Amino acid sequence: PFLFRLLTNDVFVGGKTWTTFIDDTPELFKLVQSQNRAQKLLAYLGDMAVNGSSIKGQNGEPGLKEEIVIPAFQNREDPDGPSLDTSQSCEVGWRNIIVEKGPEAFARAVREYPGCLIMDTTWRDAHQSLLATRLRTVDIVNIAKQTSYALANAYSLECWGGATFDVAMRFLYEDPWERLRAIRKLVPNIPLQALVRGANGVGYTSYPDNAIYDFSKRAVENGLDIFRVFDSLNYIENMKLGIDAAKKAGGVVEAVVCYSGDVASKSETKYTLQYYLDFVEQLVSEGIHVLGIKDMAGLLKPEAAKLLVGTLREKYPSLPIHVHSHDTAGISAASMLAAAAAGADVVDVAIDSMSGLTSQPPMGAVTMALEQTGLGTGIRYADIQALNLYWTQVRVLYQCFEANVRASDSSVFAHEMPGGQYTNLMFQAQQLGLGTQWIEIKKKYIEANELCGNIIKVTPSSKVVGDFAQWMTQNKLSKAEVIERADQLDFPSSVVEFFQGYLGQPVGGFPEPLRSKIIRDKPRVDGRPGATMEPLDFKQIKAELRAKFGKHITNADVTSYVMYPKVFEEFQQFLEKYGSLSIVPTRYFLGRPNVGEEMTISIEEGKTLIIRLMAIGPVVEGKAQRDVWFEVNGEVRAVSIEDKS
Ligand code: 3PY
Ligand code: ZN
Repeated sequence: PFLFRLLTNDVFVGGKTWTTFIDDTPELFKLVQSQNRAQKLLAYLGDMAVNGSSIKGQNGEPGLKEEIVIPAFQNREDPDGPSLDTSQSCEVGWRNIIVEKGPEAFARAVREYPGCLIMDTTWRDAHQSLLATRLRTVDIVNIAKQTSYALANAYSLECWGGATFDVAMRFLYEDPWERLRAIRKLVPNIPLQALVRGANGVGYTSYPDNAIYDFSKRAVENGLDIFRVFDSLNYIENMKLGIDAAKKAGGVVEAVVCYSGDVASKSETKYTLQYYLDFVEQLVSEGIHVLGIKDMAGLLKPEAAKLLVGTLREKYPSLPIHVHSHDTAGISAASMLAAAAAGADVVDVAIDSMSGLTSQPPMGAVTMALEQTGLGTGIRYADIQALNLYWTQVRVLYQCFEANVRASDSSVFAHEMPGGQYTNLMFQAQQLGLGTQWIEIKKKYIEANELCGNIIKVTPSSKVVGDFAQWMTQNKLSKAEVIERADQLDFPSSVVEFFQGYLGQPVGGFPEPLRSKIIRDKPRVDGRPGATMEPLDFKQIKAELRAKFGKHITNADVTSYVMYPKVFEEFQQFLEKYGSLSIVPTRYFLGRPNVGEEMTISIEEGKTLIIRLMAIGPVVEGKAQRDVWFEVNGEVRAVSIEDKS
């Protein structure tokens, strides 16, 4: 009937151009679009039915087959009364100060707050550290309005940047910009925060300067408030660029010193208190709004937190200090309490069921403990419990991405692997099936770091050390052997590039003669890598992308392409085939449907499809193909699917 309507439509038959046709009959065009979307969705579901999930890193099925229950939130006025009405988002929160008075006023207000604020990392670092960054937009969006109430007094929600940008496109086939916009719409009151790798943007390498300015500008346009800017080597020249880009974009600049070693240890010779004070002084002279202390591996013990935060507090009485850690060793809640007592304004936590181990310390424990010390966070116990009910279910849903880190590990004080990398490398070691592999990798990671000159280790420099360690393990090389045979060995490319200077300059410089032996006659960069790169022509890139993929390509898409050209192209090909699936429920996106199963899926606002998988046909004669039959809102439809088995 649809095709019939299309053919007998007056305008079409009248021979007008296609564009006039669209303009004159918007309803019909919308219908075409949504029929297309439905057909593309069936292609995806059909493929799932025949071949199962092909999402990389997935191990088994999602753990929850039923719909996630949205908990009720306590009534503000009357705790025993009807539950909180969350049909509209909350409008009270710290973001209003940013919007009305700007970043400086926001920083002052944060500093004046009598308690200690929290940043919730659940939507970024927590799942990056525990679930291979695989959390999907739909599972954030479904709890976003409720969160706008529960965490109304939070300093920020970390929801973007870090590995999320890459993984969204590469493995989840989602647009990271769409995610940011969706969250912004539903959470107008709480500042949204991203982790950005300074001159590396959200990528793993250096980019021309204008790529970083462009990225920062687009981020603010799409709803971002706070940039946590770091450099993976604490290289000040890279930091200056990231800080300037965030500032010019109009964002709150939270510049970060990455924490390494042990500031409170008598045997620390490199990352000493003096080292941190000097580096922070350089950051402060760049005119930052907030100082971040980023303990990406979870090395900051309570006494060290007290010393570092206390000293900085005294030196910079009006500078807000925000502390970030990971719980790999099991000490981070204590460290956050010590940091708060020493004068930190904000500490990072994750909702209980997404906390601990390689993630952040638990929101419930930290906020309740802070409450008792007189440094209240303004977050209610009952709200944390309700939020946690939701995330407990989500955690089960995503069990197919669990890395199976089961216990604390204080060996992190020696190997210093960042939280996200720890889970990754451990998972890979487990996949190889050798019980000793993981112990070996940790040992080699320590040696690889020493070979690099005991560097700051966080993406992308941590990847260099990780690649180096895996390569040493595979090739059964000791540190001494690497030094001895450095001029003949075939090093991993990330290691060679690090020694060439493509990430920037490490603290204390490169070890010689190892550097020269590794890079041989390859070029070396001795300043800021981006400074010598040709600026990009965004207009031209956009035109090329439009020619290739169509008119829908936006400026934000250009930015995605600049950071990840190949990943972006593959993502566009996925969209052409299956459409945008970011709001398809996760149990259908990752799980194989059963014959007879009925799925309720909304493909756009106000458009819900009831889809039932009716049958999977036999392999078609002579072809590796099957017909899959669905019932969609009562109508029978078939899709032809390649059988990959
Ligand atoms: C990232 O850059 O992805 C990080 O999480 C660093 O801690
Ligand atoms: Zn982190």
